[in-house]
Amino acid sequence: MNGRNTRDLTDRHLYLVLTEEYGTGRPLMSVAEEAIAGGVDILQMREKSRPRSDLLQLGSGLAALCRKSGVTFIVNDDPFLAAELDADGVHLGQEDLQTYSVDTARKIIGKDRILGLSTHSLEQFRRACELDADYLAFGPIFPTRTKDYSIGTGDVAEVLRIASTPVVLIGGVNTSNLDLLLSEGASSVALIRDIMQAEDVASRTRWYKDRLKKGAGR
Ligand code: 3NM
Repeated sequence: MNGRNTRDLTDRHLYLVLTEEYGTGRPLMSVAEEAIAGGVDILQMREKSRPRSDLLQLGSGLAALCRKSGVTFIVNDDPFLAAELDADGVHLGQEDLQTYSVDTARKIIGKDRILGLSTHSLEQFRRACELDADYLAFGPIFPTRTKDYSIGTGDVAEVLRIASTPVVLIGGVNTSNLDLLLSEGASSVALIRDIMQAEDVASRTRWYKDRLKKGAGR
């Protein structure tokens, strides 16, 4: 891991994937500020249909905010944009691998930035363990808006057992099902809606942080 504000990803982490489409119409910068006030560890900019000029503008603002606050800033899909924004890392989906292999993305961002990769089945996760990724996301565990399927919790314990990198569980995580993930051994989760749509983003964020800190044995 690099020596900037990327922290040790092996800790219990709360990862917010900022996606304006799934929020309540509030600007991403204010949601980000509130999530930071609530103690979020990692913010990802995930805006799939905006022009690059918008992403550069929004991304510079988010990058500066995260840097000032000691929060890790990840850019979705585009390793060139991640490098240009001097983000802490890039997150690749399985479909992004058609454009950039993990090794190509690694060359673009350099060895000091974080590279995260989505996986959607135990088989895919197993293969991803061989790749040069710093963390692997596994999901969608529960039903969510971005995918038309969910994989459930059945493979979570095995994924955590075989993982050679930190694992972030994603997809439909909410305040009612977090404990189920913690009881399977999860330490980090990523969310969009349950934080972005909260009336009070800072207190919802704080709720997740406290619960993650306490872990399964609360
Ligand atoms: N990736 P919510 S699920 C962006 O499984 C994303 O790889 C997923 O949003 C995956 O917390 C997902 O609102 C959406 O369900 C997560």
